[in-house]
Amino acid sequence: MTVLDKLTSEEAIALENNYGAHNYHPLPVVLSRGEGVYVWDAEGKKYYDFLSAYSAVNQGHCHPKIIDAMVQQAKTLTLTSRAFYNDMLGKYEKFATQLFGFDKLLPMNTGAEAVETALKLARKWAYEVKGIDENNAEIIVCENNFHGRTTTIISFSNDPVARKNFGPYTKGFIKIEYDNLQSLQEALESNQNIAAFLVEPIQGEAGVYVPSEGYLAAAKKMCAAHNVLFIADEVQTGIARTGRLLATCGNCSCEEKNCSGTPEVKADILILGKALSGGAYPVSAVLANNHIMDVIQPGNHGSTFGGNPIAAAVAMAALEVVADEKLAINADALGIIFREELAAFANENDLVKSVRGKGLLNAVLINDTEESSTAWDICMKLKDNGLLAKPTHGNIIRFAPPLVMNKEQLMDCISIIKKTITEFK
Ligand code: IF1
Repeated sequence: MTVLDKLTSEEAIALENNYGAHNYHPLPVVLSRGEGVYVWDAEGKKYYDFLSAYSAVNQGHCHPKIIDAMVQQAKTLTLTSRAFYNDMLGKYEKFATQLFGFDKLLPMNTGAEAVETALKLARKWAYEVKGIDENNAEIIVCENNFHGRTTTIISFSNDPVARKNFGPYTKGFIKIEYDNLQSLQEALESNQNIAAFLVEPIQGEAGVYVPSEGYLAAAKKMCAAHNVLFIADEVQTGIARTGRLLATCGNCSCEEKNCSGTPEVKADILILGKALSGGAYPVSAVLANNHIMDVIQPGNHGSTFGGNPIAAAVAMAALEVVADEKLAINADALGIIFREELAAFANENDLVKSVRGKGLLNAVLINDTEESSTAWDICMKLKDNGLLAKPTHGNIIRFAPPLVMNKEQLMDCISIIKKTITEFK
């Protein structure tokens, strides 16, 4: 067998099992092609993709504009390191900072790297601007958070599977209940060494928990009153996924022609990743204004690939697609239809407890225990019926298609979901 030989699904799975670390338990489907809202397996079977690579492929698989930008740049200059300037990074930084309304951008590659960058930035700001004694900064995080897989990030996770036997753990984090303003207020008042509050505008992995109306705005206000930085992790909720350019845009509608780029809840530090590149290339970013970002001086932080020319070209194309194709408005409209249809279905089917979400980040709660395999088994049947989705935790199925989906395709998917669950034994 040569690397050019087409593998069967069975061969591909066997190779991964024999030669790859077993750090995932994928659905038994081997994908070999993607286009828009569709993916095909190694045998040529077509599926709707309802995971979008965990909301990285918001712009649809292999979007021609993004791929063209990547190919053209890859043929020209791929990587210079930051030891030298390149002619793409500054263009991208200007484009992105003006789009999201911040003074500066620090380019990284993965979401976890961007989260780590934000934590380092907040700590350094705390010592050098706020005046907290060095090594005493605390950062408030939420129960059931997901911010990535590095040792520091899992140090403040409460998911035993993500955390156990990876100690010793990084100190300096205070955990509070998500969507609970009183617990935030108590934490802010309990300690003078608080540097920041790190929060997901919607808790994705925890099961698509949408916080109460006004929670984020009130939390930001509380942080400001205590000179504490509000850090929004929009790696999964950003880039139009929740029906707005950012989930922290709240009710500010993207239909406003001249979007001021100022979200309803303006984070002090904004973390982006995943769909920042449309899933074509690892691109993440941390954005902040000068009074925060300027604590970073040469030598404080970096990355070999951070800010490389391909990343810059791909990110600009990916962000242009979001605007050109009005993906936020589409996600908002289709998301409303999805939740209405599935809520009505929940009233007539005992297996579906409820549906929740925002834009096209939604989840269906299956009426069985967390320990049951029902959600997984339903996803296996959805796969047979041509739709790919995966449970987040036990009994919750996340449904997050590419934002380029049209109403006809969505209605087709909704009928597949209803048919599958109705026939599920
Ligand atoms: C896995 C889901 C998990 C994220 C938020 C940072 C990161 C993520 C809000 C880190 C990454 C991915 C990671 C992937 C599964 C997926 C995920 F919620 F999106 F489904 F795990 F929770 N902040 N989320 O969601 O970004 O370093 O991965 O680029 O690790 O299994 P990354």
